[in-house]
Amino acid sequence: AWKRAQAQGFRGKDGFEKELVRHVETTLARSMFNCDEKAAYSATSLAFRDQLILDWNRTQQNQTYRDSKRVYYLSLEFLMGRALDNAMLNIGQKDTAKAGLSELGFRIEDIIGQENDAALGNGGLGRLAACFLDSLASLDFHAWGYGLRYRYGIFKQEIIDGYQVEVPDYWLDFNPWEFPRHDVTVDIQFFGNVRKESKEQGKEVAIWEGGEIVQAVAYDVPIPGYNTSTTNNLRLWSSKASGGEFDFQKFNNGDYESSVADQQRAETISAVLYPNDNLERGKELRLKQQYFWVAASLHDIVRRFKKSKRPWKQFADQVAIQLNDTHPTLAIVELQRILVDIEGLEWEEAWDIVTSTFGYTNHTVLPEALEKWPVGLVQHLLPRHLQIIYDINLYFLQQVEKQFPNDRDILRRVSIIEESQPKMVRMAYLAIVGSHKVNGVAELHSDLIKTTIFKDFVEIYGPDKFTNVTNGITPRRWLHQANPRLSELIASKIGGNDFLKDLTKLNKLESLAEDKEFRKEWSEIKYANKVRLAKLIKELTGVTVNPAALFDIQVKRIHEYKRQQLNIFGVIHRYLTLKAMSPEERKKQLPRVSVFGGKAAPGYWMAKQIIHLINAVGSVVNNDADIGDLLKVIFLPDYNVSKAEIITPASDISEHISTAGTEASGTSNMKFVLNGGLIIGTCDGANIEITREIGDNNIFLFGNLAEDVEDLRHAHNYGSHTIDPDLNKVFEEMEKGTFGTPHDFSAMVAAVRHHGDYYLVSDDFHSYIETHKLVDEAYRNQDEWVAKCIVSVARMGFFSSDRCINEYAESIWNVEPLAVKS
Ligand code: 26V
Repeated sequence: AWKRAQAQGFRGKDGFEKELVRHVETTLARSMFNCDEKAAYSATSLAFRDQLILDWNRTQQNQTYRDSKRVYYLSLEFLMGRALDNAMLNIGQKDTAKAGLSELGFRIEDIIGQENDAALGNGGLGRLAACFLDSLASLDFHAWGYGLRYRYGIFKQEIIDGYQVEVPDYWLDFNPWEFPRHDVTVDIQFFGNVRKESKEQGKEVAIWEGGEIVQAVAYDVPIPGYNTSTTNNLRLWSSKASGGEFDFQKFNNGDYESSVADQQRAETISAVLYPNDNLERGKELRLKQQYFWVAASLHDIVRRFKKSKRPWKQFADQVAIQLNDTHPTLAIVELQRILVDIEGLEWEEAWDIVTSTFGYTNHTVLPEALEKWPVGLVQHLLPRHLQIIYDINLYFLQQVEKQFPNDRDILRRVSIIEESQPKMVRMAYLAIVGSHKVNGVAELHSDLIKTTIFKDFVEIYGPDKFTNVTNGITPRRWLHQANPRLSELIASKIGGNDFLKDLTKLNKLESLAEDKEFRKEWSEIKYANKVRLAKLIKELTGVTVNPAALFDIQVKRIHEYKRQQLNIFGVIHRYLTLKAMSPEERKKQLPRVSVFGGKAAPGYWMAKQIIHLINAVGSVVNNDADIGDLLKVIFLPDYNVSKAEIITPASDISEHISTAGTEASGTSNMKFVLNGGLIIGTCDGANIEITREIGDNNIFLFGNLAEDVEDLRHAHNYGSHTIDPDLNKVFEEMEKGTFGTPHDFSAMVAAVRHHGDYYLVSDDFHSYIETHKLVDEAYRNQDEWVAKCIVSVARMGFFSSDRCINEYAESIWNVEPLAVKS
């Protein structure tokens, strides 16, 4: 019954043009005579959407018919970027569209460039979720993503007078990639009271009543796999006042204002993505978002399970739910509530089902990012859930007490409720207790969580509950789409495109590293990618950079732990060194372009200072006639996924220089190496595994190790902290007012000199500068440099998100791929 005609493709460029014209003339109600690029984008997208939705339907019917175990990936963030280029490549019809568009007088890049990014995420965590969706579909897994349909994604960043200014990202004015499902709605309850009612045999049931109802409406986004007809679903929930537009009773009674206010309050829930990353602020609206999305998703999942009429004990054989960080942890409580309060299961039986269903991925060890919610807030918003959390905690602590009868302190340490003023619910602990597996995202990170923040839980559950799944990236977007020429060159040399689905096949490149002709083609592509970035830099900043210079790039969220301040202090040091040279000596130096990009959370003052300093240094250095092309400092505004697709292929070296032990994994490090750039980095996150894979002669590592960080911090605070002399010179220059008024950056200097240098900027400065000298030297030998790049790419197969998804499937979800039969 599920068999249907497969999406047929466009039958060549003429077929595509026909579809495009049809959409312009009917769907958009315009004439081809005034079809501008925006209209051409819209019509092209609608034509491709038609293709996707046929495969989507077929996939969904097939999955329903097979009724095999499904994976549900719950994430508050999906940083998808643009969809059109990806859809064209994944269904293999980009050439057709290119030819058709060109015949109509359009360049395909201009059309692709019309699309707004779907920027429903902050950074690495959200982009990881997007890569996972691509891999799940490409590998034919039955999997759905669940998220929130924010009306405003991450803010757009403008740089005005060197400062970050945030502008709202209203991205939905035209979005052909979503299908509203006005018939798929869930009523979500907030506030109210809990009443206990006695039932037969002295059994008590809890009844949660009163409060207010908000309606969740489903919007479905098709996720096409690469070179397969599997097209999975990303379901995003949007909030709406229940009972339609507004309360008609209030309206008819003349209470217009309050009926409109109710409506607006409901819509506020899915209005905006929280722009913090790695900082928890405990806002009520954020908790509302979490419950709204979790309750709607679980209702949907349970509804689908119940259709199969299976007994409850089979639930975890049919359903695997992965929690992307602690943001969806309330799902654990909500499923327990559904099973006990609504479906009438016994506590133990229900809890068994719950813990077999969930897996939890931790993405950070930074204490300020660990979610905690005040007990009073949870009590007010979700009174029944708080009771269940207390019951889960009691049940858990009783087990711990039996296991450690003489240890009072462990109960206090591992309690889901922190006995502070006010009391707090520790979401990570709840997530651990309610899941069967907990994983970190790189080896070092997974080891660190076992020995630090979750140490007690390893004692309680044993080591097998804790595992590692090193992050990965999709080679479709991050090689094939972002770097088409390199992808094509590789395909031509290693016998076709198979590496895009089995990235380990890149290892066939290794023998070509010594091939002169190949190296030349490789360098030409890198140069062309640098020209493309230089053009973007010119457009966005007005600064001209020389594509022959060494491009040194750090793009990621601005955060003290990621140490953009170390980078810019290093740039100032380079500038001072160049200034001190004679003109003859200068002529011998290697020209460099230092590129920065990334957003600061709006309330993160120090991160905004860092952005300001980078821009201030840029305006001095870029206009210094002594320096010319030898050094340019660029801050690229509004770093996002579509800009990353241009930036990543253009780097010679990229910076992944977090204080050791702070960056859980990092994923842009993988993107840069996969695109033939080298890395300067610390022994942190996935840098360590990248080194293991590509070899330590192909990466520039520096700085202190994670194991020494604690002692160094202690020494800063309780011993003496002597600042590196070269760094001191940098500070003195800043204090002279070379980059603004003397006072401008005093807080950044004080953080190192007087406030304990928590991120070890001074400790690592010397080795950072020395390592950059090695980079310069290595770059002068282009033959060897290019060989290093080729060998590195050849050895990057491990970092495909396909490998990563296969590991989750086998060791956490217990699912196997099932292709749609044609
Ligand atoms: C936490 C919070 C706290 C409440 C406010 C909003 C918000 C948003 C995101 C987060 C999670 C921060 C954790 C995170 O983003 N971790 C990053 O995860 C990447 C994927 O695993 C990893 O590569 C990065 O190293 C890690 O920083």
